[in-house]
Amino acid sequence: MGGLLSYFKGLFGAREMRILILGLDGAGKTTILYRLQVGEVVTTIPTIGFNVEQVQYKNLKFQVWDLGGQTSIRPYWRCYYSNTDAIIYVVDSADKERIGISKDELFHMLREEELQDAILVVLANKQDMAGCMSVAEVHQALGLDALKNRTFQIFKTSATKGEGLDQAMDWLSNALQSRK
Ligand SMILES: Nc1nc2c(ncn2[C@@H]2O[C@H](COP(=O)(O)OP(=O)(O)OP(=O)(O)O)[C@@H](O)[C@H]2O)c(=O)[nH]1
Ligand SMILES: [Mg+2]
Repeated sequence: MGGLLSYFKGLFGAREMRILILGLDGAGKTTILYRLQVGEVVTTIPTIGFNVEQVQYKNLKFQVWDLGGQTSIRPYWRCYYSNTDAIIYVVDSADKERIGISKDELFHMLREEELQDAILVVLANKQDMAGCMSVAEVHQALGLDALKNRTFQIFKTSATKGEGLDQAMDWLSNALQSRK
């Protein structure tokens, strides 16, 4: 049956995976989207609304939505939840003051029915900044040990230096493919 299914998928083309990039304002979401898409650091301005791009990673194609993270925009995240395969949740590891808010937003989002099956990738971003939290500290501060029934992994990244994103995308690609 599996063979027949993959035959038909090959015939009609597999559905493009839908990924959301979420996190507080200034975490580095837009920087990450364009790092993934064009492989370069672009100059960003705060996102009001969203950016959506098709991203090819190795042999997989994703439709990636990068939503603005400002307080006033966060209530609109839920308008984008349906049919989401994976969430990339970006944290500014240097922003110790707002890590609690980031945790609250993360768990609020994960309670949504539409996201129950979504794979979660947490990026402890801005690892290049002096005095930032380590990946273990971000893991602890977000309370990720409390996650249940969720395929998830955390990675340390520096979007501006281009570090760590490949490991994260490799893991995510494998997780998405083994779920099909
Ligand atoms: N040092 C450092 N700066 C980063 C990194 N990633 C992003 N930045 C910078 O952080 C600032 C905000 O990045 P954005 O990508 O615009 O942040 P955002 O999450 O899209 O913010 P909103 O659109 O407001 O939600 C920019 O000046 C980026 O250059 C990183 O890994 N290290
Ligand atoms: Mg942005």
